Amino acid sequence: MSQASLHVLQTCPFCWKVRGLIEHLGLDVDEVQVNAMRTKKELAFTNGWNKVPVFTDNGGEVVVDSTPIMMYIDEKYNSSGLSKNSGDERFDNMLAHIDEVWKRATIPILYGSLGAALSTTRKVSKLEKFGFFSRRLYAWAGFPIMWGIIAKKRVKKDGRTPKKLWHDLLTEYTSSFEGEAFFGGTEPNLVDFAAFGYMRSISPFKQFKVLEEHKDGMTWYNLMKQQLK
Ligand SMILES: N[C@@H](CCC(=O)N[C@@H](CS)C(=O)NCC(=O)O)C(=O)O
Repeated sequence: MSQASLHVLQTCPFCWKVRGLIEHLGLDVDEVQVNAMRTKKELAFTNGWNKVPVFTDNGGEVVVDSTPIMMYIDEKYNSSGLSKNSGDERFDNMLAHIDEVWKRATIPILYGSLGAALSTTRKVSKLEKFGFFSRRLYAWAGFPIMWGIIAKKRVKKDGRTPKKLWHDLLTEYTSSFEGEAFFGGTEPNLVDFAAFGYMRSISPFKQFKVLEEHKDGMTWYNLMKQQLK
């Protein structure tokens, strides 16, 4: 048996999904921070996947892709307690929806305006592991790419402001609780942890205050925070 590990980039939303689950279950997992400019090299053991998160369990089994990793961890260390409803239409559809739509909402809020893009890029350059020169290069060259090319295209395609987009997502999500505190009912399930991960990945950045203006969303978010050990 060896020590279980999770290879991450500090600001990657997919890594936050898995992190929340690990914290909730109180598992002993080493976090390995990958150098953002050397993912290919440092993740060579993934046979071409080359993306974070990557989970290696205590038997040396390597699992990739955040949602399959969450399912794997829940099954192996938690008797599938958070995914009992996997296979039900309501569970599967919401999980697929979160993975498709919430994922696309992170870039517009973080990089959708010039000011946001500048502060996000600076913060990312501080939080991630880079080499001496690539950190400086990223802080200055990253933002015109993220803001000017990627985020602009996404905001235009969606048609809503990043704030409206997030508030719509949170309203839609919390309205699906059928009067309970979580999507999972009185207790959260794996779908809640997936959604929580995407939202929590915004929390180190100052734009999080835009999400804090959504009352029901924050009620759920704060209850989710209490689920962590
Ligand atoms: N579907 C994957 C997406 C993972 C992903 O795109 N991770 C990004 C970081 S946020 C990455 O590792 N990018 C490095 C690369 O593509 O070289 C998941 O859910 O885990």
